[in-house]
Amino acid sequence: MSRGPAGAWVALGPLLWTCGLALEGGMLYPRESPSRERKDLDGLWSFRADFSDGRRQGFEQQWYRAPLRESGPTLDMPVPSSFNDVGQDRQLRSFVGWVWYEREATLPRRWSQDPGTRVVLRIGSAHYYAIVWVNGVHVAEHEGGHLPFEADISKLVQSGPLSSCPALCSPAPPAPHPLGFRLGNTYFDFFNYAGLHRPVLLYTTPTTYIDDITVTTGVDQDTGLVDYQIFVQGSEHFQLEVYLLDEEGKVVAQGTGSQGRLQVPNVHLWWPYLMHEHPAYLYSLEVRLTAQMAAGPVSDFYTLPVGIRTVAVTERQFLINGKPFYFHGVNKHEDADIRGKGFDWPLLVKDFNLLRWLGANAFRTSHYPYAEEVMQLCDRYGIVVIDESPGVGIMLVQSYSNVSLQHHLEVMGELVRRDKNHPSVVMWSVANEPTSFLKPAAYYFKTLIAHTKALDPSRPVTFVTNSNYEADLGAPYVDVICVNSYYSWYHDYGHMEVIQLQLATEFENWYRTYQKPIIQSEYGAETIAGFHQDPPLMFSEEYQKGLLEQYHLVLDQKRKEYVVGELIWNFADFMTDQSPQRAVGNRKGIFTRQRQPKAAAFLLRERYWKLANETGHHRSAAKSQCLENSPFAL
Ligand code: BDP
Repeated sequence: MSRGPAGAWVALGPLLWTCGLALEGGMLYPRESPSRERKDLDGLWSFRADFSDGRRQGFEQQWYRAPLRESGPTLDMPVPSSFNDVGQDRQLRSFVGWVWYEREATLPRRWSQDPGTRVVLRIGSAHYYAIVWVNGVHVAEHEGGHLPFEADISKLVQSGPLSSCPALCSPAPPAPHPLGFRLGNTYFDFFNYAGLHRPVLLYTTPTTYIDDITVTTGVDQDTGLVDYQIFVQGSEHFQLEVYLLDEEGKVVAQGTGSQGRLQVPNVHLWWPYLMHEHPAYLYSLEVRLTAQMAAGPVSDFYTLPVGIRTVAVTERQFLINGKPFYFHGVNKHEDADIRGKGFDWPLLVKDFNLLRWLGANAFRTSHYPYAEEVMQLCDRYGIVVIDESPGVGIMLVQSYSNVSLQHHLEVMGELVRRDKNHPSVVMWSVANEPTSFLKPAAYYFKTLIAHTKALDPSRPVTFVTNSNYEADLGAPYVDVICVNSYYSWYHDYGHMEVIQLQLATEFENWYRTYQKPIIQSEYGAETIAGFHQDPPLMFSEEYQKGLLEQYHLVLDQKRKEYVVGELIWNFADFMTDQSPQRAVGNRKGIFTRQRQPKAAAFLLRERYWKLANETGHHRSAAKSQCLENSPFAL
């Protein structure tokens, strides 16, 4: 699970494997409402890395008991951010071990004095292993970055005349130190950034509250169907009212009770970007809870955006709302200068503007779940998502052990729980490039995919493979074959003329074996912006363009048959470990790490808008948006 070398979690292992598969409670995104408040804890935190090298001085000396500055020198650390690149300290940049974060917060008096208020601490992502204390009390422990976790801290906040809330947190990236080596291997090609990567916040609910909502949607002729299920905590005696509002705020359907079906006549469907003149239509599901408690009546309100759409897969097609959908988009990373994997609004908005400029209608969250705010923008802009778990680097035979499988099943539970209501998410990817030809892979992927389908029967499931079609033991269980290939990059250096034959043969072999639609889930070439060579040589902008063009010739034939998508590797250059293969990171971006276009970006832009015009069902929509998105418009 995007951890580094296996040793780290073995060292921490005994703590981890006791939890069962059932996840406690929901993980609704914290939204303000008449019954809910939220207080962001982003900003500067105190920070200290425990350099005691395996002695875990911080635990020995119980740094969580007193203000961190009393333990020794601390740094100012921005949250959200990775800690690696904000300083000038070489040791910290590549540090693997325990780091400590702390901050104090002053809470509104009504939070600490009203026993009817529930106060929750929520951490969007702490990479990799986190232990959290509030006022010196252990409140949460979580393994894995990329997914949120919470702790109900009401009792701590309300147990004394407290107005402050110091929280200590120590995310630990994996830390094996084989003797004589600085670090073990990481089996993934991105830098092992760590820290509090996403927003940390406090929010309130009443003590009887809406804990989770699950929505699935369907269509019957012109009528949209919204099946909902609501989970309430805190009381068994409550009433629920549910209203579905359109974009004008008009109630179009309503219901009562914990579950039911809403019918929406003349439905506005959620369509992907460039597939309709009004893509990404979102309704709002307003849930109102009332309960009669000993202390009086309680109400809670939560509003969930809902897009009504269907997803289906046939032998040759990927259907959204019954129409063939062709993925033309990118693979991304959460990665940028200085902040590393830290969440950043300007970066996010820039990336979405670039995606729309490009005419991209989809991306894969390679190789881990992205921030919730990213998923929300995908819903709003109609960018279709293949939502990938952090199952990357599954290479060794030990990676297929029961312990790993259990953990992977659990992570899929966390991912589906978090992202199940996003209309933009059309498929789950359980892993990237595992060694799926190893014998235990068959049972592993069979179990993992069946589990994911049981969690969410409404979406197809895949994993991304680079194994040979004959050897792959996981492929029988996926709904869509997602294949990565790097012809004329990692093989046959400089020989772009081999691409057409190799790629076409690969597609044909996969299709003949499985009769399932195929996505070219990665392809690309390392390119250093500003390097020019004609005739094209590797690493030049001309080579990247030329290689993509060869791929496109085959994709253009096969998309008329069973290829349903193409996702370039990668949207932007990104940081990796140092190695002789990487010139300050992976340079396969069509944009630089600073989001400036290489020549390939213009090539893809032309292609994606052309594809949108050919495959969109409302060509005029793509055309008119193309004009709006001319280089002068964005
Ligand atoms: C693929 C991996 C991706 C790498 C890419 C590359 O899925 O994480 O970054 O290769 O080598 O195999 O650029």
